[in-house]
Amino acid sequence: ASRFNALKADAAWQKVWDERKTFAADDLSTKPRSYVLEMFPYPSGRIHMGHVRNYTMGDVLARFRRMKGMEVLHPMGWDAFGMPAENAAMEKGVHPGTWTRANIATMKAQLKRLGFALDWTRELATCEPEYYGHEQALFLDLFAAGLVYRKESAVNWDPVDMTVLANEQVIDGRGWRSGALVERRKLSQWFLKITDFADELVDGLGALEHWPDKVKLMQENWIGRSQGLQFKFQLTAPFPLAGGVGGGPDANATAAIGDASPPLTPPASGRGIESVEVFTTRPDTMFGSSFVAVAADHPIARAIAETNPDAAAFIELCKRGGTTAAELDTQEKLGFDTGLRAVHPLDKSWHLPVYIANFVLMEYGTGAVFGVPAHDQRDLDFARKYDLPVKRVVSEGDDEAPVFVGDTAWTGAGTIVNSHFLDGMDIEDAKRVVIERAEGEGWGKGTTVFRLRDWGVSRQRYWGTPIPIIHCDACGAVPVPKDQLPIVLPEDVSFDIPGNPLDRHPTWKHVPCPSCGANARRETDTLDTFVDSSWYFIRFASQPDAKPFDRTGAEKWLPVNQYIGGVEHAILHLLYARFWTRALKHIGMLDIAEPFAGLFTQGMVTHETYWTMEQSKPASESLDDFLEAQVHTRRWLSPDDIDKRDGKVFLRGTTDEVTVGRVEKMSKSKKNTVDPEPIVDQYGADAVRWFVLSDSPPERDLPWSESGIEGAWRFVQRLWRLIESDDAAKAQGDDIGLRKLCHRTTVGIENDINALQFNKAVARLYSLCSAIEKAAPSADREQAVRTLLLLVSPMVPHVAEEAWATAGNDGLIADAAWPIVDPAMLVDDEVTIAVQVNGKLRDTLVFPKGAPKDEVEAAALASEKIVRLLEGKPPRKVIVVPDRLVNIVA
Ligand code: ANZ
Ligand code: ZN
Repeated sequence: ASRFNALKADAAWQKVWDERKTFAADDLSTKPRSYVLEMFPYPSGRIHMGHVRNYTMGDVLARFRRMKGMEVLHPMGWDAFGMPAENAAMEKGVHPGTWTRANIATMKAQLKRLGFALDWTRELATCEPEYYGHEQALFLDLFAAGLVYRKESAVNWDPVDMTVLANEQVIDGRGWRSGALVERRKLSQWFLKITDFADELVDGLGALEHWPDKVKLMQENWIGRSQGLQFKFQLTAPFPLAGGVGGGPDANATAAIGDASPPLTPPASGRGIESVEVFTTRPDTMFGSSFVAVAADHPIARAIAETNPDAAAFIELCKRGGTTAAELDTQEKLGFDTGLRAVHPLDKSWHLPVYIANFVLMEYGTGAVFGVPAHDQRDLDFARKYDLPVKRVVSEGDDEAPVFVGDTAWTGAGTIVNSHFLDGMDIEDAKRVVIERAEGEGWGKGTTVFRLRDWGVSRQRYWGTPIPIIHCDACGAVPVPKDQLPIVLPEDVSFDIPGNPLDRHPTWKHVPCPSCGANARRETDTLDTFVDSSWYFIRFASQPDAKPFDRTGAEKWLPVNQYIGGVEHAILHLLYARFWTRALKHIGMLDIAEPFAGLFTQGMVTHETYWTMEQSKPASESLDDFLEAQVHTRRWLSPDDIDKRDGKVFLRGTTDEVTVGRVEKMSKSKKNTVDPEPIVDQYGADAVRWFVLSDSPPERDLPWSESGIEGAWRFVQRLWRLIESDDAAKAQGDDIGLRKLCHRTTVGIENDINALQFNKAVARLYSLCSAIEKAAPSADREQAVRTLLLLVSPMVPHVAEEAWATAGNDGLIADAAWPIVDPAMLVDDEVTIAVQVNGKLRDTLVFPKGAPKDEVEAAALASEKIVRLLEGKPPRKVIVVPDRLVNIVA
């Protein structure tokens, strides 16, 4: 038998698919549609195993659905803006566009070599004006609809490089290149009003049946909807405002609460601050409160700091710690007693101390809270430190509430105690009663707050979509007229000094104001690249000449039926894409609420890690550097740097043993990557595809192994042999069992592929393959080989096409119809009959149900094993239990 020559066949069939545009989707088709999409790659340079796994899964689904008679849209493009291109520009002196486009060319060729059934006619790269020009138009549409605004917001500022840093460029509080301590600076930046859609984005998750629960939960937690009560504590005496703060609360400081009133009431008389507004999700615990606390950058704190140096020092101390919610949770709880006293709204004679506290966030709720130590851990830690009362107001059980609270706050369910008119209620009832009372008496109101903030989209970078706004001293921020789009990035830029090259470009930003004609400046910030990926799936579904996309086309394809990608995008990318789609619906551009009907997040490709301990060379002759070099550091080794011998691992070509580390996600930093391209060269695309589908459930991690890929290669060869041998034998006759197996396998694989359980489909194909190999020649066997070929073709399309053609079929197997299942063939009407001799099981026979007794008896007596056992003597007696058993008494 000949060998399947993958190298030759792969290229030949890829060329055919390409030339015939086999996988181009027809917008006008009347067939049922399916939109299969994998998250588009960032063109970092080369395709990695994670891409191979991701795209192979989508590919099998796309090919399968085409064979099932659907019109399938399966496009591919490039998420092509972003920082690595600018880093390359700085490090290698190559223009970001040159670098990116070269990477795209390389990676496209690599994808083609894997034989993916992609509609390349719709390819797009977000870095081309043909794409980002439309994005600018959409930005202007959202701007016109009031969904875009500008506000001051903090950025990471590197004082040495004089540049804004992205979060990922700040390492341990220092600039990644300069090593300088990063400062927070306020800049005017653009925001998208995602918070307008916060409720919808939570509620919409309910309808996403085909999304993993864990992803929905992550989205829900990120949006963080909390229902509660917002109310004002009156102060016993107004706090007099110093001159500088007379303007009242800072609008930015309270922007987070949206429509809610500012946290302070500037008194009508102008005497000072009269109240503090707080937000609570636990109004039921109000009788357990023992203090009020405000954030360090709360207007009250700032007002106090003006005249009180101790307060100012405390605020400085707070700023030194981290400011994320997680960091605040782990820090020691610290406070500063302002001396102000707040009046409890349910008991006016009760006055609570007001603290500035480091665990209160300015960006959440109102930036102020009341503390209930018995039922909130942070409050309890705080109360223990400052010796504040701890009063239990929720009893865990039916027993009398214990008087003593230890070091753990009770945050669970229970009955309200020690709380006057609330006593005996459960928590939910008590919440409702307090909110009703607050609203009735006019001192507070029920509100919903969200953790979600508006989406800051300004980036002080070159390699992104220019924001289509012009700043005019007279007219303010003026949108660029649509007929002037796209605003194209200038090509002649330099990266030899830090900062944004758009800022220092000699001409690009100088333009007349579109409104008054005066000299004005272009916005030099570019859009967050998450904007680019928030609508590319709409553009794919659209006719190319439409601006910014064609609605009817897009609505025909959308929502994406199956979206596949990494779980690392479970929050931001998906949330932004969901927001963008809803925003377009809101402004009447697209009648789709949810962009992705089905979502699948695949596991990682992993590999063993290898390392040795090494002493580094001192960086200089100084003692410090000498000592530092004495510390041995771990040096990671690539799989190419090692040899495996006698169950041990050595540095390649040496006798130095290497430590085998954990199996981890393939990554450059651990050097445990395996480049797919040489593997494709060696084993062919089908073997690689088969390997990534076969070993692990797709949601789990897949450990890369040499033996695994070899096994996959052997399977491809086995398929080929089977087809060749079949061609030789033009056989006749039936093999009902095999025929049935084909039908069962077909149904099973359909279900597996639709559920993306590729490893199960692979297992079924192995069984079918073995059954065919064992079967005697028959017409059914021939048919089975044909069925097998159709069933494996979505997974190993090259060998399938080659075999299909060799067997003399017209047309491509990619275009062939999926085998039709005969339901009658799925009914299991065979029975296995035990054959016993003197009560001992000696053989089994397979018969159709209800086979006549004499036939079964004759077959039992004719069985080779029984003939041997009886040694020619006639049996004394034969008992046949229909469909069950034959007992022979010898
Ligand atoms: C009183 C209380 C009693 C609270 C109790 C909790 C337990 P979630 O559920 O995450 O929305 N809080 C409100 N604003 C805050 C801020 N800016 N910084 C830090 N903490 C803040 O959390 C809402 C609860 O977190 C609120 O309910 C408030 O404390 C606190 F037994 O009020 B609670
Ligand atoms: Zn103007």
